[in-house]
Amino acid sequence: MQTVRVALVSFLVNSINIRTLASYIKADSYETYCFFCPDSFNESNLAELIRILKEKEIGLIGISLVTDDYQSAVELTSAIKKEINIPVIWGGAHVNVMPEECLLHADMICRGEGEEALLDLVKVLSTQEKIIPDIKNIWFKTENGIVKNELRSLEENLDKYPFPDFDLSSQYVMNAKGFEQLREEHLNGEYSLMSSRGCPYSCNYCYNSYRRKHYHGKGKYLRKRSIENVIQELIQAKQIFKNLSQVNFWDDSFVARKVDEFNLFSDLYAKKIKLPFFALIEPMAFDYEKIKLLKKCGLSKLQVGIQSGSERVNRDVYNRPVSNKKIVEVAHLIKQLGVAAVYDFIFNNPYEKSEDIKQTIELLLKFPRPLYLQGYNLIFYPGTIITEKALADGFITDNSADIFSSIQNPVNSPTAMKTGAVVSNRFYSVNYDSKEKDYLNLVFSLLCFNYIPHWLIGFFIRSESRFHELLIKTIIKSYEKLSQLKRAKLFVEKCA
Ligand code: B12
Ligand code: SF4
Repeated sequence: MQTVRVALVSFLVNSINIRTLASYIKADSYETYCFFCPDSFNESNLAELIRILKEKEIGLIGISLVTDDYQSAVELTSAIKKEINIPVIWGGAHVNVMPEECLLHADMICRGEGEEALLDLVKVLSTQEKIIPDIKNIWFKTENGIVKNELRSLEENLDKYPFPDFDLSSQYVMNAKGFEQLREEHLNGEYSLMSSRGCPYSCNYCYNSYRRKHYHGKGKYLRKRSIENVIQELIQAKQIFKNLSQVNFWDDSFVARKVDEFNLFSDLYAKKIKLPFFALIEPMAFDYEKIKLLKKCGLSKLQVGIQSGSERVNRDVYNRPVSNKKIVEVAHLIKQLGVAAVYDFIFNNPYEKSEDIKQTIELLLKFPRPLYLQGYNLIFYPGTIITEKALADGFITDNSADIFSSIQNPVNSPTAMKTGAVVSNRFYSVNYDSKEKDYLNLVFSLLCFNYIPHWLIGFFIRSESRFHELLIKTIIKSYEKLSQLKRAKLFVEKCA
C-alpha cells in the first residue's frame, strides 16, 4: 500500500494547530511535513515550496487559516493547483464559519477539530480506491455538489493527543527567497501551548460566540488537559530547545480551573520548568489566590482583555458582564502582585458612543501606572453575534467585503495612533463616525505615554476644541521625538 505523505501549512511560525495535527498523524506512521509561511508569497518562495512538495512526493496538502489569512490561502492554493494535481484541504477558524466560501478554492474542508478527521482522510487516500466516504467533519466537492458530513462530538480527553510535533528536520519556514529548515532561533526562545480548548465565556465579537452554538449538543465545550500532561509537554520542550526563555499559554481563559489545580501546577512548574510565562486573562475570571500561585511559580506577564470602560458596552454590546469596580480592582491587584500587564481595548465600534469612550478614558485614569495598552479595531469576524447584529442593523452590508476591509484597516486604533493618525471608520457602510469620537480616541492615545499627567488628560476629555486637538497632536509628536532621542542616546552609550 502506498501511504500518502502530508504537507501542512500555517501562516504562523509558532502555530500550535498544525503541529498538533502533524504529531497525531505521525503517530500512525504517516510522513508529514510542516511549512510555516509568516510573510507574503512571491514568485520565488512559491516556486520553492512547489519544488519541495514535488520532491517529497506529497499526496495531500492541508492549510490552516483564520479569516485574516484567507487571501493568502487563496493565493497559495491557486499557485499549487497550477503546478500539481493533489488534493488540498483547508481547516481552522475561518473554515468553520465559512465552509462553502472556502470550498470555492479548496477540494475539501475540515469543520471542527481535525485530528481524527485528518487521520481518517489520510488513511482513505492511502488506499487504492481513494474514494472519500462519510468522514465526519470533512466536507468535499463532487460533481453533484458539496458532501457535508456530520460534525464529530468534541473530544473530552485532551490528554490522549500526542504533544505538538517539534521534529525540526520535517519543518520549513518561509523567507523572501524560499524556504529553509526551521531552527530553534526561529522560535525566538518562546514555546507556545494550550492547556485547554474552549472558553467559559461567549463574548459577542469573539469566534467562541459562533463555535459554542456550532458545537451545541456535541459534548462539553470547555475541556482541560491534566496539569501533569501540560507539565510533561513543557519538560519535553525544554529537552528539545536549549535556549527557551519564555512559555506562552494561549488558552482562551487560562485561569478557568480550580485553585487546587493551580496549587499542583505551581508546585510542578516551579520544580520542573522554572521559566517565566505569559497568559491571557479576562477580568471576569480574575481570582487573587490563583494569580498569586501563578506568580509564585513564574507568571511574568498577563494580557488582560478590558475592551471598554463603559459597563453598558461591555454588558449589552459585548456580552461581558463585568463592573468597572472589579476591573480597577484587578488592575491594582495585578500591580500589587508584581506581574506585568498589557490591557486590550476595542475601538471603532459603531455601537459605542462618545460617552462610552469618555468612560473608558476615565476608567484608565484610575489604573496604576505605568500603563501598557493595546487597541484593536472592532473586526466583524464572520459568524459572530456582533457581526450578525451589525448586518441586521445595516452597519455592514455584505459579510465578506466589509469584514475584509475592516481587517485591512487595522492601524486605526488609538494605540497605533501615537503618530496622530486620523481615526477613520470608513469601512462601515453606515457612517456613524463623529468628530467627537475621533477627538476622544486621540485623547485616549495620550494614555500610552506614561509621563503625561492624569489631570491634563482629564481636562482634555471635558473640553473638545480644534486648538486642543492640535495641542494633543503636538504633545504626542514631542513625546515621540523625545523617546527617539533617548533610544539614540542609549545606542551611542552602548557603542562607546
Ligand atoms: C493561540 C492563538 C493565537 C496566537 C497564535 C500563537 C501560536 N503559537 O499558535 C497569536 C497571538 C499569534 C494569534 C494571532 C492571531 N489570531 Co489567534 N488565536 C489563538 C487561539 C487562542 C488558539 C489557536 C490554537 O492554536 N488553537 C488550538 C488548536 C488545536 O485548535 P484550532 O486552531 O481550532 O485547530 C483545530 C481545528 O480548527 C482544526 N484545524 C485547524 N487548522 C487545520 C488545518 C487542516 C488542514 C485541518 C484538517 C484541520 C485544521 O484542527 C485543529 C486541531 O483540532 C484562537 C482561539 C481558539 N481558542 O481557537 C485564536 C484565534 C484563532 N485567533 C484569531 C485571530 C483573529 C487572530 C489574529 C488575526 C489577531 C490579530 N488581529 O492579529 C492573529 C492572526 C494570526 C494568524 N495569521 O493566524 C481568531 C480567529 C477568528 C477568525 N474568524 O478567523 C481566534 C479564533 C480568536 C477568537 N476568539 O476570535 N492567535
Ligand atoms: S473571554 Fe476571550 S476567548 Fe473567551 S469568549 Fe470572551 S473574548 Fe473570546
